[in-house]
Amino acid sequence: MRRSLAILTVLTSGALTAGAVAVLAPGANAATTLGAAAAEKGRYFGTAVAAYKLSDPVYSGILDREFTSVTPENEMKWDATEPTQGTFTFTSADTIVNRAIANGQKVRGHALAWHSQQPGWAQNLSGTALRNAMVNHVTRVATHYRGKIDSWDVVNEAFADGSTGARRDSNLQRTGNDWIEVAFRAARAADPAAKLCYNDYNTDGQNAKSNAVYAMVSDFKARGVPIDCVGFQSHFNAQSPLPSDYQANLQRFADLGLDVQITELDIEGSGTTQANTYAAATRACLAVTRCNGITVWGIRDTDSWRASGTPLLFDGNGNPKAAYTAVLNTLGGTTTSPSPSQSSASPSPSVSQPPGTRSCAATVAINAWTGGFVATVKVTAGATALTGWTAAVTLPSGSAVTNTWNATASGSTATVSFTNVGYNGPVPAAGTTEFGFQGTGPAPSTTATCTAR
Ligand code: G2I
Repeated sequence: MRRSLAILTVLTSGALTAGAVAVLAPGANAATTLGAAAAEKGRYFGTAVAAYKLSDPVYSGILDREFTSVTPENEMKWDATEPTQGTFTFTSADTIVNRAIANGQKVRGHALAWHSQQPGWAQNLSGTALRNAMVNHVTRVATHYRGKIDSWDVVNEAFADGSTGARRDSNLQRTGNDWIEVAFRAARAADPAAKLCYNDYNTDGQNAKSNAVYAMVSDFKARGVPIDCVGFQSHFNAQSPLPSDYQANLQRFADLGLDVQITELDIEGSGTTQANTYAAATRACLAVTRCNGITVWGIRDTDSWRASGTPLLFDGNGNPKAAYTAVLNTLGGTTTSPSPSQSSASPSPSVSQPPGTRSCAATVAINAWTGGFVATVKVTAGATALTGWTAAVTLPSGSAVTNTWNATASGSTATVSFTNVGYNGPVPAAGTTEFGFQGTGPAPSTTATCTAR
């Protein structure tokens, strides 16, 4: 009796395990956002954020939909946080940090000690006065954000470009070669839970500069200087292409016993070439176990520090580019969900039709506030695969669509028709795809009329 009970238990748990594996099978219910897809790979997908753009609903809509980590683009820099010596201003950075935490997003702190973007008073200091000011700055800022930061860029861009492998000459470097480790020790004391990173550019492949960083990090590990991660900015363009040994370079740093992170990714270009390069960079991180995540340096091309190079994943209107789809697919996500039977809210087609006739249904989820709303529309194919679809939504009077993603809108008031874009027209039988739009005024109802092609 005891034995048969034991066998029964084993069989039961075996059956449960098999069930769990089936639910998690690749593609069964693939993630449809960068953040969710990266999370399934145990990683974050982040972006640089500018506080003054958060009131733009297109910007914040994409931010909250797609990203699981944020880096303040400028708000934590020395000139922003200590414009007058000893007087700290955290308002803009706090806005970003508190909003991120409320949304369950990680925060990368950027940057505690850097030769650039110093306030005028620090630029004019040297020697012991500057060293003390630097330590005080690191301590005060890291203390202010203690417990809220996943990873800090403690020191940024401290090595020279070119073949010398030397430290960059700067007022901080002239306070003594130990300024970097002093900054790391101060950061650890102020926030013991944050990962402490060294962050730089032109260190993405193996070269004289990355070799010099590698030597410094090896030395820090050997001497117990607190360092947990190395950030690779990864600003790529024709002059500075994705290096062929990118993955190998990330791996050699990881092999020192640290995490590595892609911290400021952007890739100038367009179309398939850009998409392929983004996919390759993403693959490199996925191939390195200790690559924690990827941060892109802005959301839309127009948000970029080098906007003319259109280096980001969303166009100026907030529509995902080919590069977006390439990154999402490389992370194992998809712009369509092939198996809606796994999905909790898959509506049945609104009209029953004979087999072989295309049909679809559309349901609308609304996130509304006073004066505006974001609608996420799920299109579900009937028993026959779609080649395209149009979902019509009727807006109340006083409402207008201001922005659309993953679909093309016809009109902006009254009844607005949303038609698939190129990549999400095909939907497998019983599969789903999502698009969204943003509007001003009162929100529409949650029903939509779907027309299949
Ligand atoms: O230069 C690209 C990045 C390289 N690695 C370190 C990052 O911190 C750096 O980011 C850029 C920001 O994207 C720019 O937005 O750093 C620049 C310099 O701090 C930022 O530019 C500054 C302008 O120089 C200021 O004039 C301007 O007031 O942006 C500020 C805010 O728009």
